[in-house]
Amino acid sequence: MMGGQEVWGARWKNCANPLSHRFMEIAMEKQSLVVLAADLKTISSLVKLIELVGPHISALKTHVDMVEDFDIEEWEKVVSCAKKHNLLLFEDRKFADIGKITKTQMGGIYDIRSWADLVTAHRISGPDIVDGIGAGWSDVQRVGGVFLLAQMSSRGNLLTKKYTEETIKTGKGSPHVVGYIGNGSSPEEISLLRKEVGDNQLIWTPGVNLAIGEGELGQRYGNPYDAIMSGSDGIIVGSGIHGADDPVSSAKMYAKESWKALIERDNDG
Ligand code: S5P
Repeated sequence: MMGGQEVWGARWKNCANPLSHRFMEIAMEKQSLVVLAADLKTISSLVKLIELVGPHISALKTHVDMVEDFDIEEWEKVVSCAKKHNLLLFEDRKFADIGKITKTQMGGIYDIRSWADLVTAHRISGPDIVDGIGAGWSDVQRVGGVFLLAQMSSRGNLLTKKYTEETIKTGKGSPHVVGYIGNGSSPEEISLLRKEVGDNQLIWTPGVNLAIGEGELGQRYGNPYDAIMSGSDGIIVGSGIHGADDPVSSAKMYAKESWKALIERDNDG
């Protein structure tokens, strides 16, 4: 059994946020760097999917506002199922408002602050958004982490190089920021992002699929093995798993590819 330093290299030593270590540990235990994008519309289908693929994934990414039968008490079923499978709960809310509004949006009917370990945010409104999110968690005596969108996988997005740099500057100075979302469809972009981020924070990448190319409505896909090789630490996979005829064997395949790349890549920065 390989240790954290051996598997994760410089990232293991340098990532200061405890949530990054939790992810790295879970990933080693399951030999999977898969973050499941569970883009389903009902609580029961979510629970069913987590029960199936839970052993092969390391975090569960949700879009709580697409769940048609959302109810905070029923949602507990998703939360406890995720916990049973030792998954980090990652709400992909893509917060983008000013700090104080974002703080209140952590509450509301979805009460994201009470169950999510991680959330996504855009840097567009200014650097204070991350403190707004942090304050949301403080209000319920919890601590969570933020992934800032530094790049996107969708075509024609407006996240320029300069924007990416500013985003990283904000993230580096914040105790709340665990890492960044990078463009999984482009190994070149991931490499550039990794160079700028260094080894102190994680990069997770959506826009990966074993069948690479164009997705629906402007989504672009790259190969999961290449994404990890280029410096991503987590592959965010949605339709590649939940849209497959056999989600379990599909999840296993993504897990295997991601783990193989992590072991094969030079992790010493
Ligand atoms: O740039 C991005 C950022 C994100 S978080 N592109 C993305 O596709 N995502 C999310 O990743 C998106 O919201 C969805 O949940 C998932 C990709 O799903 P897939 O079905 O295309 O794999």
